[in-house]
Amino acid sequence: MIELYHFWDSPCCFKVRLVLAEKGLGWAERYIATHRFEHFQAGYGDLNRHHRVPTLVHDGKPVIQSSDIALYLDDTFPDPRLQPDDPGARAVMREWIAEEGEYLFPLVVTLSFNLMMKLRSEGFGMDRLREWASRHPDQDRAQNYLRRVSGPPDRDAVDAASSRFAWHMTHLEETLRSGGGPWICGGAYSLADIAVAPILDRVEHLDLETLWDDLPAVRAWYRRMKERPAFRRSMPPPEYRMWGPRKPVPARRVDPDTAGNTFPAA
Ligand SMILES: N[C@@H](CCC(=O)N[C@@H](CS)C(=O)NCC(=O)O)C(=O)O
Repeated sequence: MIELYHFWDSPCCFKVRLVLAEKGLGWAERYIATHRFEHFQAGYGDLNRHHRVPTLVHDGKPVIQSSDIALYLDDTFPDPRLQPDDPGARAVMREWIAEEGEYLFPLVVTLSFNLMMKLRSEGFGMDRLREWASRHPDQDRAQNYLRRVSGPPDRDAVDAASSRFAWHMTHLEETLRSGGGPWICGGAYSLADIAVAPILDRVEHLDLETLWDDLPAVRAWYRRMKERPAFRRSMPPPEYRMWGPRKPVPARRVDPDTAGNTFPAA
């Protein structure tokens, strides 16, 4: 049995859902509403000592770290194979999996805190966020979170992260061109595509897709990704998308008890 502890609007969780969908694997949903700090509920730390999502539990055994989960799934359920056979192509795959984890994801966290998570203070209200945070067993992380969701967006940080993100996209363009496409590893659709595309999905919902406007190979690749049925099945459903530039906070304060785990639209 496959269980997935996940948050819908999380690029790391999207990556794992996409691997599962490409392989046609069923999974039991264990939804963790991270905005309500459910990743700190009793017992979850036994599965994931970092109290982060995603966590995959396969036949009772937890696997953590989204890219490691992706590799684990590909090794365990090799049909269809999502790693190329050619050693050069495998090196490119590993390079882009690392690029996502070490560079793209941290940039997206900065952008998301400024342009999305801060809207929670409007939608749910700071009092409710403080109340959730007070139950957080790791008060360093809770206070750091409250600091980051308070106050106006840090425009300098957004600009700096955007221009660094654009720099990484120029290298993705080069990789797609030099490998001949249509995928990051050339002809082989792989875990590299699966690692990077959910990041572009987030950046698109931050209304920053202009960051690859001048990069035709990246644009065409991302369009191809979005056409994949597995991608469409794995992406965050609209109601679970966090508030952001493309999904304004409702005019009336949201009651988190009735809103449940979703981010209702206006
Ligand atoms: N390297 C980890 C990163 C996991 C991670 O940071 N997950 C985010 C969601 S994308 C999370 O759990 N955030 C909640 C928190 O940090 O409190 C992975 O790839 O799985």
